[in-house]
Amino acid sequence: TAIATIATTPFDGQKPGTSGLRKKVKVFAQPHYAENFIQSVFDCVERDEGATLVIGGDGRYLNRQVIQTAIRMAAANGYGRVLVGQGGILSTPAASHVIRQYGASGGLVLSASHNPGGPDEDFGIKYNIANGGPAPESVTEAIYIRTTAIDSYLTVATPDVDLDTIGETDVAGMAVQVIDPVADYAALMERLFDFAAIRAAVAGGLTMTFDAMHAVTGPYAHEILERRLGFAPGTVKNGVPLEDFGGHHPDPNMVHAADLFATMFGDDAPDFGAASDGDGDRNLIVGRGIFVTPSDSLAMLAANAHLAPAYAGGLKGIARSMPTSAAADRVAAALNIPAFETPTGWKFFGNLLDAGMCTICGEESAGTGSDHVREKDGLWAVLLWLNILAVRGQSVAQIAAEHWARFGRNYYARHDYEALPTEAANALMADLTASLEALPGRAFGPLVVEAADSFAYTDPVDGSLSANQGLRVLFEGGSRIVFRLSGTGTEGATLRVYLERYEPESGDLAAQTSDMLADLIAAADAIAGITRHTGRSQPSVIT
Ligand code: VG1
Ligand code: CO
Repeated sequence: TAIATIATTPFDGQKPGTSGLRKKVKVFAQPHYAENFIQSVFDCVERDEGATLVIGGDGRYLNRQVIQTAIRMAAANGYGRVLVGQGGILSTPAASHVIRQYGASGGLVLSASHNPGGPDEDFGIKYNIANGGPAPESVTEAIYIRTTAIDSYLTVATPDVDLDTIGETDVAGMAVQVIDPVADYAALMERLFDFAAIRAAVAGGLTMTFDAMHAVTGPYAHEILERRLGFAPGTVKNGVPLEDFGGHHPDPNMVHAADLFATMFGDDAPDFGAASDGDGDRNLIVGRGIFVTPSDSLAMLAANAHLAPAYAGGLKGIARSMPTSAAADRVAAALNIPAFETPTGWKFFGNLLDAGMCTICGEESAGTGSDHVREKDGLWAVLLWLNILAVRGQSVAQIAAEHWARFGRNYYARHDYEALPTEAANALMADLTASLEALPGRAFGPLVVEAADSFAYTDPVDGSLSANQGLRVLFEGGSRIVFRLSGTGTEGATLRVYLERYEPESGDLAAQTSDMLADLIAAADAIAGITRHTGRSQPSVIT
């Protein structure tokens, strides 16, 4: 088959954000739009002639179409083999594992993660490198620069590949293998965790509910939770991936997983509740009558990880993103292992994991993972929780109470102001940046500012510097407010305000989070002029 060179012109704004390129479907569906980006990826990334490329996505609208496009372009660009999940499905952590397991040079993950899907909603493409992790900033920047100058892309005129049948086909001399998206990942989970102990706990009455939110984790959760661990059929809710996620946001939080919260705070709540997002890398953890914040979950998982076979030898270190609460740092100190603070986005953990400097990582945005892959991993977190529950034989509430009694409690919430006019959000951040220097020593209610800065990170492995990663206002006594603009939205700007207050072991460990954060919420508005700049008196979402 002849390779065709198709002339094209650049599109503005093909700049990957926190996690790949995300745009409205209407933007992605323009002729050449996806092609330009994919060719720019192929032009920039490290790969040998004949290399293997992994392709899969979260099943959202455009998934199959862009997979066919990417397969043809991979064949024209000299790849030797493509591994693609059956039905076009691969969760983000499963894609990371497949890249590593089969020695691929990288992978295309087609997802806009927790963003809604469907013809009027969002699509996305991210590229992961040979370690299985998101491309680092140096690579995404090179891809972006390439998109601004691209004038042609390569493809072949071949028929669509049958994505629904497992097996191998030839596309212009390149092998395309349609693989079971679940099998390798499920086998990895069985190696990490004590499935026998969890099965015994289930047989002994442990119950759970899992909301797959009509997104990618459905097939994984049915196989692992119901078939392999023995949870009752029906444990997995909304387990069939839909192109529009049933019209919902596949974002596991109190707003979008409201049904799960109602179940877990209701009369007949099971022992454990969980949910994942569009592409399966996030996790929401709810015990009977208790929500575990992702920051606390990271700390509790780290403190108990030795109870699971894969981590029985101890952890090398713990890494968290800067806006994530410091709860995990206290665990690291107790374990006498290093704690790392990185910018937002999983790509910043890759070097630390590759260098063996940390074992467990997490973000306040419901992302937790370990060195088993190079992405955050929703079901991994659920299974580690189940392993811990099975071994300790206690409830989530008991485990949380004992954790706080030992380490103190970091009360935490994130307030998101979504779809703001971009100019208003930028003005707020610019004014706040200019005022940082004068903040130390000033009082806001009972809170006195100790320090304020714009967070910059120097990667300890490769020395690369990432500046402007969020504005921090630190108060005396360990409370903190962080302000950032989201890098994953597709409509205007989203302001994220992260609020954290530390109560020591001797303090009030069983209060309502909103009460404990009231002074910080007032201070956030006084410091940043949120209402003045945005006209909003309330956040759109609290997580
Ligand atoms: C958000 C989260 C961040 C996460 C990113 C990708 O980014 O805050 O912690 O890594 O989404 O998650 P931002 O820039 O919008 O704050 V996923 O599950 O959407 O790939
Ligand atoms: Co995600």
